Amino acid sequence: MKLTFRWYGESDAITLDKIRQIPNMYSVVTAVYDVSVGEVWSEESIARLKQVTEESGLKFEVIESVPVHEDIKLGLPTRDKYIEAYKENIRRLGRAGVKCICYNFMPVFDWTRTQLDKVAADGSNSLVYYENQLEAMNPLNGELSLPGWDSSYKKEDLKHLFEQYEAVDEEKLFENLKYFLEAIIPVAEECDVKMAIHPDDPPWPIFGLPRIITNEKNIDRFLKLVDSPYNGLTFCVGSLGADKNNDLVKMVAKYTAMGRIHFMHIRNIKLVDGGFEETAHDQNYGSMDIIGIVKALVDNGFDGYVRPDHGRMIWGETGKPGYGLYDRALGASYLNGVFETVERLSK
Ligand SMILES: [Mn+2]
Repeated sequence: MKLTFRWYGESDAITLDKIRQIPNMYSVVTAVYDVSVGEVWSEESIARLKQVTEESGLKFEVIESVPVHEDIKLGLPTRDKYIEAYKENIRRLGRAGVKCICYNFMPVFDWTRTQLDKVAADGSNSLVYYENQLEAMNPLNGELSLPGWDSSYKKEDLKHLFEQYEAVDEEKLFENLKYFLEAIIPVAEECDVKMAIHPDDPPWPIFGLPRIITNEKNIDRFLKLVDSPYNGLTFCVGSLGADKNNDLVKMVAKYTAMGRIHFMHIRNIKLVDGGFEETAHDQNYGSMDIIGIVKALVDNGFDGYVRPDHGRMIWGETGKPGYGLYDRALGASYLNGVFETVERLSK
């Protein structure tokens, strides 16, 4: 496996100098943040990211994310120009040495939590999702401040978007995803860039909007939309694991053997009545079988990218929820230990 760490570019308080000191660190996971969704990333911005990353001794091989414009998900006639821009981004990133692009296909809202700083018994805090807190939120009343959702939408825009999505059910969303994949995967093949869709987080519909990358049946269907190794997965343990019906060890084994997992997000969550809480990465702190998942990867010859995912805030650190340094570094170190041990014992 190749260990990676998310880095939010040169404005990130967590610098490359710090990231490179985490044992076994191979590559950053980053993006160009200075353009709006749907636009082509400038060659200069990409080259700058590559340059500073490589000067620090790390690789520049994984992008998270190249976001997908809402018109593509909605299947509007305007989608074609955004798809052209998307293809151009794949070409530019491929030329810069990028090997893997993470993206998602969630309507309107990205990952959703109901509280970003739930304090645990040990004094750390983390992100949580409680169904009853979500039910109390209404994205259309104009007062929604969804935790972590830094919206550029005005109330009226959001209302219009919800109206447009009334015509999009799961089937239609699959259709729109297929149209998108049929256009971009041949480009990804040409450029040798693996596309890796991130599952929906949490893996069920929210606010009445459809979500489709949620379980084994739907992921099977997704992989067949365009049956190419370049049409693959970011397998996010914390996202798919929020649904207790998902057998993650089985899914990881199966999709690794198929050569379709290019990127792993590994973190732990604790399933509680009516929701889940993000915990330390370590096996015993949450409900995920982290060791079983790593074993399924190793046993099936996984050689893709791995990153620790959201961390808790510990030791008084403040900053971007889920993306502090300390607990993610502890997570990386824990994952190193689990991989090393499982690899050694499997020889
Ligand atoms: Mn993830």
